Amino acid sequence: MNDTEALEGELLAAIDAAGNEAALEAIRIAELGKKGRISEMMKGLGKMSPEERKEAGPRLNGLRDRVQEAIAAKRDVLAEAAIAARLRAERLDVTLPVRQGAAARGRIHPISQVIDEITAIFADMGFSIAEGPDIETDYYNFTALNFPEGHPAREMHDTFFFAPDAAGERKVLRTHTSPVQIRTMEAQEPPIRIVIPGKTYRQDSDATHTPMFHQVEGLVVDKTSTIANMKWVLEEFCKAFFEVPQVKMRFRPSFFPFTEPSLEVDIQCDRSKPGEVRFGEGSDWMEILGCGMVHPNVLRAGGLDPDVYQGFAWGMGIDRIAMLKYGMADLRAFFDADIRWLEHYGFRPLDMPTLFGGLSQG
Ligand code: 2NM
Repeated sequence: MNDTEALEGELLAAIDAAGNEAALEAIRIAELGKKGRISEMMKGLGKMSPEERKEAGPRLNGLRDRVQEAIAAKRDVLAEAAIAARLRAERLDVTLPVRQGAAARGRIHPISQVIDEITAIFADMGFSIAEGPDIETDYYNFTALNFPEGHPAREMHDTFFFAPDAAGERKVLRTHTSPVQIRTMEAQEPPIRIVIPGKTYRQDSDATHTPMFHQVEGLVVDKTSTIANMKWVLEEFCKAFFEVPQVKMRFRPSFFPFTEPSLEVDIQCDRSKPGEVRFGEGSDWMEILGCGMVHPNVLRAGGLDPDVYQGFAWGMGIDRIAMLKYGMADLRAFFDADIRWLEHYGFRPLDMPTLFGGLSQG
């Protein structure tokens, strides 16, 4: 066996063993490239005698051709194997159901839904929505709302106080949304018709109270706003919100610092079936909101003359009303962020509550 035959055996074995196209290409460059081993050997032909060249020429050409062929054949095999591997790896079952994207799976939280329903009802009656900061001054949260110094609601057990700042002022987490009413009266002339949805905070935590909860309050101020106007607004609201044609309401005298007179409102309901409440029928009553004529001191704090303007206001807790309307048993589930709970109780983003389309699409 001469040198050329030994080299050919070595090269054919190396080509056969190449595991991928890159390894094969490395062999081709090392042997057949410009500076490759076979090319170098062929350059030597020029220095040979004619007899030597006659023998060596065909021998080297034959070697080069067979190595080239072996490389080409191996390249086809490797390319086919690569495609087969890719087809295996990228196989896809086109009969699988389409996976829903985040936008289709997302749900509106029942509290957001109820706030949207309530604001849609009042917007239809000509109200605007007003909002304000969660962190308030003692003045806006209490003083301007006619809470006397030392009133029990200011005490530590109810209110979250911040540490006093450099000027000695203690900010609070608002305990109701009423500060927004003062800010609105300061900023705009009557007539005022606003609803104020938002988060409120009190140090209270048990099966029916969470330290953060939600309220919607409302305020109407004009020259001739009366208690009769208030009763009409609240009755229209209750019928629309509970989606019933008629509802009996009961107004009981009460006390709030910011209204005089103050009233609490119960609505007629039927609780005879366990685990179910029906509104607008039955012989039970359920308290749903507080209201009253705005106290003259509150109007004055808002920069309005109580001899010219009068108004009414109301407030209600959203979380309990949302539970009642949508049949949820435990208040705390609202804030557990459990995706399965939200998939069950949540609302589809495009089912927005409107008075003409039905508030809850029930
Ligand atoms: C309630 C009950 C009664 C109320 C009063 C005012 C303001 F600032 F205009 F005087 N805003 N909200 C009010 C009145 C709130 O919540 C149970």
